[in-house]
Amino acid sequence: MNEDVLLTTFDEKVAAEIKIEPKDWMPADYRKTLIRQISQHAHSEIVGMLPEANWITRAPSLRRKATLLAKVQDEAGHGLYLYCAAETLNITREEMVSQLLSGTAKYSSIFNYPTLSWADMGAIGWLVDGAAIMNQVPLCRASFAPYARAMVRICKEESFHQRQGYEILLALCNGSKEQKAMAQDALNRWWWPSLMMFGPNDDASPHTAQSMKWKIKRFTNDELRQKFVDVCVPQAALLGINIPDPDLKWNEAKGHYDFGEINWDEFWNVVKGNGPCNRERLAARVKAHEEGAWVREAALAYAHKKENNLTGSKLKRAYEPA
Ligand code: FAQ
Repeated sequence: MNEDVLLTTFDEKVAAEIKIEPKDWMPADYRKTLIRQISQHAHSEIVGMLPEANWITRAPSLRRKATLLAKVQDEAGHGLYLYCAAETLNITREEMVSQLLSGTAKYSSIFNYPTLSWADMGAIGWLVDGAAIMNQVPLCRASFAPYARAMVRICKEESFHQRQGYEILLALCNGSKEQKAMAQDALNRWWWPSLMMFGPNDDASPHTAQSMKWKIKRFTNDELRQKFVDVCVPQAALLGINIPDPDLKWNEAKGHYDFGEINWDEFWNVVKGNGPCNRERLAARVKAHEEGAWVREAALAYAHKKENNLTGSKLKRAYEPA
């Protein structure tokens, strides 16, 4: 079939909300955009384990420890579903991982900030997972089926993550003066980086318009950021802590909260690798990759053994040097 006909069929499917499957024809740029977004999303989940993993051994009770451990493990699972979804677009896991480790692929800016107190576990769950949900619920309707399917399960788990974080903050805010101050300090440090998670303003976002046309994105970066602010304001009020933005106020005409200007210099600086923890995060991933080499080798050897039905002396011979 000629390319024009294929493209028309593709466009008609997207317009009719028929999902694109990996074996369907798709424009090269659609494939490229999906590989970029899904792999960076996967990297974010994997790198995103690090700030919270830092607190597992210091959780204040057994219940908190078990919950945090489960949450961090969920993030690993999300990374794996997403790598699998990206692999259906004809890129290997090895290629994606090497792009992460060499610093050529991005991951979310938010994970380059340090976790300084237990209250940060609450702020991450409430704000970071909350922002992730705002961004990812619409991705359950993404036009590319494997991405949409992965997002359904991920969103269910993110919802538990958001609640466990909010509950941590609720306990701190109902606790001593010092505990409430810890919660306020965490909100002060995580608020603006959380707003940055949604990406640059729409007029500075090179990919949004096309991704909306392809129905990969269903809302723009600014639309999602606004929804997030609107949801967070009453939640902060319930906690009794203050969002660190003097310009935050209800706009009756718009039916939304107005909020202050994001520090875009800080955002781009972090995205370019110069945030407070970028180097530490990548170094941790490189170390884990190197130390995990034997696991990958063992898994490959086992797969080879299974594939060739090797047992006993046949197996021994297969691994003897020639
Ligand atoms: N950080 O034109 P746009 C989570 C880059 S998962 C770093 O607007 P697009 C769960 C962007 O890649 C969090 N880079 O791009 C969890 C592009 O650069 P490129 C991750 C950013 O793709 C919780 C350039 O700027 N979520 O939190 C950021 O249309 C707790 C221009 O930007 C996802 O990945 C940023 N914040 O929109 C895990 C969701 N923003 O690629 C553990 C899926 C933008 O050309 C613990 N992704 N950039 O070199 C998306 O929805 C989109 O990719 C956006 C960006 C909205 C992130």
